[in-house]
Amino acid sequence: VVIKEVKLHTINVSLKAPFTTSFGTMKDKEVCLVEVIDESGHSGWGETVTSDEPYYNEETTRTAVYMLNDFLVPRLIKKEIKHPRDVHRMLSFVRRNQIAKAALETAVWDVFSKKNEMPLYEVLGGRQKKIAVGKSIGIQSSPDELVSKVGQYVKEGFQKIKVKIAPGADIEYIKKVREAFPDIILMADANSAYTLDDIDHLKQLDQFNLLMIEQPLAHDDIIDHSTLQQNITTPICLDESIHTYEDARKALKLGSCKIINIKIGRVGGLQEAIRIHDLCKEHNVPVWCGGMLETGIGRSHNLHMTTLSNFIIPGDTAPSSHYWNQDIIQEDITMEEGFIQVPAGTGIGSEISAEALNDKLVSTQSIVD
Ligand code: OSB
Ligand code: MG
Repeated sequence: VVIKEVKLHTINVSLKAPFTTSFGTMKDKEVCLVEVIDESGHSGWGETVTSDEPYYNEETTRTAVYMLNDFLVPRLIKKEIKHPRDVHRMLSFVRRNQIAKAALETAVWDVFSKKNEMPLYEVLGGRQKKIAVGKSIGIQSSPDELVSKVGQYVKEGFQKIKVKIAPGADIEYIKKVREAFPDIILMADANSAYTLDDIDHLKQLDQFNLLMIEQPLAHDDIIDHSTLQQNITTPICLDESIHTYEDARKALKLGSCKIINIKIGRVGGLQEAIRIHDLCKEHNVPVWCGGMLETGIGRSHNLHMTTLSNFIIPGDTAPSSHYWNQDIIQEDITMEEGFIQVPAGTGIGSEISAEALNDKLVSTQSIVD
């Protein structure tokens, strides 16, 4: 494909309910929808999975728009792109800024698939059409409140429950949930809230038969996680620490984790995500698809990626109605008996809703050269 024009649509979205993690609370956020238009007039879509603040990683929606507008888009525009797998390398002249890169790269995968009249998962080589769904639950005001939320989601059919933890909202919370639901697939996500000084504290989680603990230690660490893994039986899953294939390779070599959460945005796009997926598969390390409170555009990309064979743990990609009163795509992503069907059609399969876009639009920048 040849990209003739890129539109950066900044929109404002508001979560149905605030979502609290160890690094802060999210409610309203701006995100940027990247629309790439090819020579035949097809549009491909991607999303910056950023928020307004640099608390999850160093990027924000505004830094992503800046990187896209000044550096990333100009490098791609009017160039012959033989295959979207090449885009990651074409953008590697910019250090990091993975989320900005991923928003553009995923849009190219979408437009390439549409031009070739194929669903994205086929271009990616995926086969699993029914995606197992889990629910990520933010930090609640009390253990009882959490138990009631878990009960609600278990009843709705979610196949995995992930509970956000932080010092002061951890052992007691998980204990209550496990007592109330002895058999559910349960895990915790600390978003880097602990250090190695907390080894004895974290060891207490071993008694609750958790599927894993996600990112207990620093966002940029793979060394201390290796030490922690030697001292606890609960498998460690890395999220924040894995930005590249090389990070994943080193983490596996050091024994820093037994599972990896793959987020397309965090690793700079689908090509790098596939490489990490394949590496983990070779090492018999399961992966799953994390979430970043995306709109329907980002969630659709997540679903297509999850069709790859080593995604064997339910992901965090919950249905649209769990996040938004009105999603940005025409047809909501829905769940049936704990599964989401990958959207049918060419590309990501989900069409942008012009009405919803117009309703939420802050500004559009057009880049043509
Ligand atoms: O750590 O996985 C995380 C949301 C924002 C930033 C980081 C994380 C999350 C989630 C929510 O856990 C997952 C979702 O429902 O999209
Ligand atoms: Mg996480």
